[in-house]
Amino acid sequence: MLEITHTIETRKMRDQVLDSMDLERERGITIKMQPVRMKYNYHPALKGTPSQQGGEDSSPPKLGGVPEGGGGTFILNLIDTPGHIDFSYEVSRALKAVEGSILLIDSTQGVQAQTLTTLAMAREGGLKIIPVLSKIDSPLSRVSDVKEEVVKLLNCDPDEILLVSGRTGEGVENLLQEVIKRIPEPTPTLLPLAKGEVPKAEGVLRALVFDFKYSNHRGVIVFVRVLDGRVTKGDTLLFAVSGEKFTALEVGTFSPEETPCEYLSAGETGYIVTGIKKPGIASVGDTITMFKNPLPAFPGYMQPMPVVWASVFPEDADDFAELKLSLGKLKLSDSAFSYEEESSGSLGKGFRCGFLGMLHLEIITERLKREFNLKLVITTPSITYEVILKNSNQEKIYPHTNSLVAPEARLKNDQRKSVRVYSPYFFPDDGLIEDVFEPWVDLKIITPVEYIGNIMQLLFDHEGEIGETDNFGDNRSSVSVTMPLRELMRNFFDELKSTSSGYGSISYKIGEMRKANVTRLDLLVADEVVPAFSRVVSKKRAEEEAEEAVSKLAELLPRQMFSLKIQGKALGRIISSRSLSGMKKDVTQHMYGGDITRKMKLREKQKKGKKKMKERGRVNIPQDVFLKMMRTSDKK
Ligand SMILES: Nc1nc2c(ncn2[C@@H]2O[C@H](COP(=O)(O)OP(=O)(O)OP(=O)(O)O)[C@@H](O)[C@H]2O)c(=O)[nH]1
Ligand SMILES: [Mg+2]
Repeated sequence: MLEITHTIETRKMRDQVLDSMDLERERGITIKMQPVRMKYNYHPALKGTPSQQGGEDSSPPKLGGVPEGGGGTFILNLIDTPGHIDFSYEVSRALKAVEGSILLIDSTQGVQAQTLTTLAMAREGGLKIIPVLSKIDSPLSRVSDVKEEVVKLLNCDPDEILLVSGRTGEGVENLLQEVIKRIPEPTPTLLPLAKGEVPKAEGVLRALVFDFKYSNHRGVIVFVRVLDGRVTKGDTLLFAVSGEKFTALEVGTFSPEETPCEYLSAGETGYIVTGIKKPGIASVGDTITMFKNPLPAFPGYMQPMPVVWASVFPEDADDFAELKLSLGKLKLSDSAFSYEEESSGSLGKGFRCGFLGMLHLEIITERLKREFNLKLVITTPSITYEVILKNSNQEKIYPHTNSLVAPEARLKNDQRKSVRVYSPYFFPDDGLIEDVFEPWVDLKIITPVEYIGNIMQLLFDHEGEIGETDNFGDNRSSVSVTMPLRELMRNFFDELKSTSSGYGSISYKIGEMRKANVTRLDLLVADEVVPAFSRVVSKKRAEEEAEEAVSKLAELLPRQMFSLKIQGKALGRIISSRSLSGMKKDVTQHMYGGDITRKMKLREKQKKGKKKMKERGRVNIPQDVFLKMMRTSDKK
């Protein structure tokens, strides 16, 4: 599309051209949505390839929606969104800024579980949906089967489904034309325009903030969809919800890089440079309106619900303020991410961060490391647990932190018995617990039928309870499952992918809380608990988990000068142990010949030195070890 509309010159075209983050390109996935504006000459009367008909129409460009037979130059505002379920908050926000959506289905894969989630969101927003099968050039493409799946899914006419190949370009021009035909022209919500009229309303504005980013020089840059009126450079504006006043230093559109223009009017998508450098002012879902003539805000967006948590501490307590600033900036480019101050005693002051899934967590921690250059300690990720305490003394609850009561435990007297635990190192000792509750998820799996057997085994290993199974299109099944969120986070997604040769897919939503049979597993290095490595595990799997974690840590820890014990402790005892031998450094190496007693003396000295190191105990754990311990994907 970008090539056909000459939005990007052919020589600048490359794979994933809209994925601008290094991480997106390295991993081959879209993480952030990316808007782009395209202009397209459409002359249905002229058969062939309209973009090559040359000569722009003299009438003003339209924003889509053409009556049968009409033509002209059209402005198309596209937003590319990620496909992975962890980033579905990006999709949900983009859907509120558009009139229709292209439901792109990989014809080598077929309908995936996350397709259903996305589709449901688009339908909820009342959007026009255009079903499109992609990769039709591939020898693995199964066009007719997948068509059948889509017909069943959308209850549509098979002829409505378009076929494209991004690789060869086949069908793409047709798709552009169908977008113009099928997707209605945007209509202002407050100030209806006559057909074809260009919005002029100056002094009136309502624009929805669907995303933003931060620039060191220009402050917050908001990405908006103008719904009413017009915004011009120099206008004095207001964030309707946060109440902040600012001046539009620049307005522009995405091509896909930011390109300044005079004004943006109703129906258009673009950006506004605000110059605001304070954190916490701009938020997605806020409405921008004229300061002098404020209009009521749009309903805004739902806050995303974090499902997994990890805490981040600066290795050096002096870096706390810097870390706080960095997290603030990160939040400006990822509104799904949330954080809160936390104090943990031995780890000092840090932040508890909430993520929408393991991939989201992995991406954010990687970005923290790359973009902010801070030395950090990152704790083992965890879900939240509701712990009902036995009637006992609160002071005993948190054994290896200096703070006696976790922030979550500072509850009123009458609620004292129940605590919500976000951080595994705050998870109470077994003896103090009456009951534990954990969230379960309602999971949907879609897979080719031949993998069902293996998937059932996998579900069994992950405590899944199997519900309804449906046949879905030809040879594919959809299975409804309930499973503890804890088990879903235990690498279930990757395991499902490998069990099903990449064809299985999942989507899920958080369901009810249920009783859990779990305990805290601590890892000890040189007889000291390292709180960042504590985790909550199923009691039944405690030994297996301890063994896995201890051997992984043993592999990751750099060799020390002295030998080192690594242990896993749970259920009140050491359940796994390993020792790492120390590095041997021959201190006498530089001595040629000479007196043997001198060598012995030196070795004696070395021994004493090592003993001292051992006594000092604290082993320096490099940041990479925390990151690698956290990841399930490079489990060895
Ligand atoms: N054969 C073939 N391969 C394609 C086609 N389109 C994309 N691919 C390949 O499929 C892979 C994924 O392509 P992307 O465009 O990144 O897919 P995406 O849907 O944007 O992925 P996410 O943004 O992560 O959801 C890449 O390896 C592409 O080269 C196509 O039309 N034909
Ligand atoms: Mg993509």
